Amino acid sequence: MSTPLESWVEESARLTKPSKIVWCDGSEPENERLTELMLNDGTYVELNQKTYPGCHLHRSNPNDVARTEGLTFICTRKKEDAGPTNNWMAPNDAKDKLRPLFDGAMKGRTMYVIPYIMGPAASPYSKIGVEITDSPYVVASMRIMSRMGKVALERLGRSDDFVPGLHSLGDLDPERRFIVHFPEEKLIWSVGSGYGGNALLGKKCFALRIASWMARENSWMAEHMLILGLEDPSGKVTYMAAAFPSACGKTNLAMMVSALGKQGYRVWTIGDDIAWMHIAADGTLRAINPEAGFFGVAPGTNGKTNPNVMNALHENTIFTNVALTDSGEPWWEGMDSTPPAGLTDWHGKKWTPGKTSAAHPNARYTVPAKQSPSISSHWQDPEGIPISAIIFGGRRARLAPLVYESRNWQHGVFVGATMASETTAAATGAVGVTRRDPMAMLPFCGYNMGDYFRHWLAMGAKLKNPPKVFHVNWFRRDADGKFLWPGYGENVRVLKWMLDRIEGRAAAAETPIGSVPTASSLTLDGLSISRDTLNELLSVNPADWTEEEQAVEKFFEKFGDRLPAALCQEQKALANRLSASSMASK
Ligand code: SAT
Ligand code: MN
Repeated sequence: MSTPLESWVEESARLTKPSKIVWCDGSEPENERLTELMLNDGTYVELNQKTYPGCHLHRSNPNDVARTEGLTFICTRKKEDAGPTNNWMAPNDAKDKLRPLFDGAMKGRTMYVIPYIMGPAASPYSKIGVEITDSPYVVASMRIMSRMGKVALERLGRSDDFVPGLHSLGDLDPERRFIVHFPEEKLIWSVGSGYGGNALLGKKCFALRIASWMARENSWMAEHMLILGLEDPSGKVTYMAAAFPSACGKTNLAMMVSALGKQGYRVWTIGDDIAWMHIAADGTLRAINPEAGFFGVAPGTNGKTNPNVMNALHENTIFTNVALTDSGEPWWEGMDSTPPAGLTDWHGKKWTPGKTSAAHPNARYTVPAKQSPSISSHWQDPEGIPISAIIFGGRRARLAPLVYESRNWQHGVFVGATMASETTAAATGAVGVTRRDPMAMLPFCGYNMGDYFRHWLAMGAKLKNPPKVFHVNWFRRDADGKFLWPGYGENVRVLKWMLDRIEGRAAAAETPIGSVPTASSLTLDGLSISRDTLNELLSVNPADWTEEEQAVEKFFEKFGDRLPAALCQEQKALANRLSASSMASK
């Protein structure tokens, strides 16, 4: 008798009609065969194998360079269950719409079956997915981003406990591009895109959209968060998880080389994008990183912003849509100050400095996590690591101070639910527009976000010692538009303040929005920053925040009666504290 997996593969093959089916085992010879094939058909461009051994460049179709949120759907039976922040289609309508696009889509192509584990192979919290795809680039990427092949098949056995994901490049026409999720049957269909989160189905589709649904059903959390460990001079490591929207510096923060290294503060990486968090028997919140690699934004990455990743990506790395130097090395804007002569741009054409960038703004590297010098020795601990702080943040030129601490878990959920950030090139659409992005999950929550907030509140009630919740903003600017804070390795000063708050050592000043550091409670030695700049960075302007609070009230209206009353209360309490503080200053 065939296994549930075999039946689904047969069914998918009947629909897509490939000329060949390959079951991926994740082995080295398999990777070599695929590399050879992609070099021959132009999917890969070979990079300089002396300086970048095992590294390749892939140029995607120019109309397929980022996640497409407008073409991404949550298909629940009831529309309200997808909620006001998701695109929705009825499950049967979605299938009727996509089936013809899959019909015969793999004619003359090879179908690859990729069994994979999200999470450490030995973790009870890990889950199995299987992606069917006709893209060898997706196979190679999934090999880096997950535990793929034999290890997953062995764990699965004859069980039906896996999330199936059917993917085809289709004809890459955005008119026929859809990324659809059926959370009620834990199924993913994606057609018409070969890029990133649209095509590597283990990442956003499974580990966030489907997993967030599973997590609510079973009282855990699937979050768009990096996980890092901050080591103090005694060698003790405190773990923190941070949610920022795509392309807002999660990877750089997770892999940071600490500016306080001499004083014994070091940062260790557990993950850079996704955290699965469970309540352990002792009532602590424990996190695993479901991924095995980093799919990071290349532009802006250099020896100063992320020396660890620069180090890591010299071998076994796939580069997508970066520029190419005449010595066959990858290049992107912000790698060094002046572009070298003789660059080829991401389209594969000779590049002349001027109007267009040489690398696409959402160009990426795909690199095994274990290659980072900053990787924690605990990054694959089956039980996960204990989380002591949750950090929310985004890009906000004005308004939000460098850091503030929420009053308690419920207030922390309010802070996360009301997060906003300026959009980036990680998704198609306008860049630099401020939008609400609760918990950085706006594009990734697989169900009604009102219910999601309720789930967050419920989780807090189950935790013995809920983590402290902070909000950061590295992106505040002065009146001339200049960044007030240097960021990158200096961000460790803010992490240290959080650690000192957790340990009850650091002072804070209460404001209507939460507690901000007193100037003297931040460790600033070795950093030249004026008192005025610091004051501006930490300032909370009640008039601006009153405007913000009113915008939040409007945003909350979207959720109708699905919005937990506790969040309404938090919004009213904030309004009261703001008006009390502006009265006091009059
Ligand atoms: O979704 S992707 O994996 O393409 C990148 C991102 O948005 O974080
Ligand atoms: Mn992300």
